[in-house]
Amino acid sequence: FSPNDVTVVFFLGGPGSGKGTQSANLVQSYGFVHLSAGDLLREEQDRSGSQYGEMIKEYIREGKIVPMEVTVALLSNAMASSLSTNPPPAGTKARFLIDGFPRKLDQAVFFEETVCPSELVLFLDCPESVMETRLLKRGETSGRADDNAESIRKRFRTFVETSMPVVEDFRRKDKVVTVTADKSVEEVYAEVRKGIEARGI
Ligand code: UP5
Ligand code: MG
Repeated sequence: FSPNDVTVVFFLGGPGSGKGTQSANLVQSYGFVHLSAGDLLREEQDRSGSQYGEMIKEYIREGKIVPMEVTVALLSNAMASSLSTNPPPAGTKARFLIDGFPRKLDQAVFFEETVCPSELVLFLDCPESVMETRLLKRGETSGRADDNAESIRKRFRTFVETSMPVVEDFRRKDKVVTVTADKSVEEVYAEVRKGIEARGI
């Protein structure tokens, strides 16, 4: 597909900041197609016959970032398949909300050069203590291999050391809308809406 056919919004924020939760709202009201890089990786991990299954499992448990070739291929395949099964009305662009990606500077550059430049970056800003409480609670029932105290600590470290520089880089390009995420789901969503509408998305 051509970059001219799509609008891409990156949705970033620390582990447990609420990206998945807020994405559901955005799909409802703004007709985004939601693609979570983490969900795509977990699906690939569980797909029988995947040559990457074991590698992905190890990276996720350790809170490390899976080599970008794998993630970018999953994302761009998911975009292409969405465009073919659900093409946007003539004269309009398909809108993709890409959740949890890019998490490393080289991924951002590679995706924007080979797939499509982003229009906007939504960033959920949340204190670690709040994210930790949410993730430990979710871990009681989520079955996610990385919702335990040790993996959460590693995910936080990767986020601060590797993923925040991506946010800072987009900020320098004036692409970032920051929303404070330490509030109720409804309050955060109201701020998210304001932010994207101010940018005309
Ligand atoms: N919750 C949400 N909002 C709330 C609010 N306002 N008030 C109270 N509670 C709130 O929310 C987390 C929990 O908090 C839920 O229980 C929710 O009800 C509650 P959620 O919306 O799931 O937050 P989210 O930001 O989506 O958290 P998630 O755990 O999914 O974030 P991560 O970024 O850690 O996970 P992801 O799936 O994106 O990535 C997992 C791993 O995959 C990474 O660590 C990495 O190893 C790998 N990965 C890559 O290698 N490359 C990639 O590009 C992407 C992922
Ligand atoms: Mg998520």
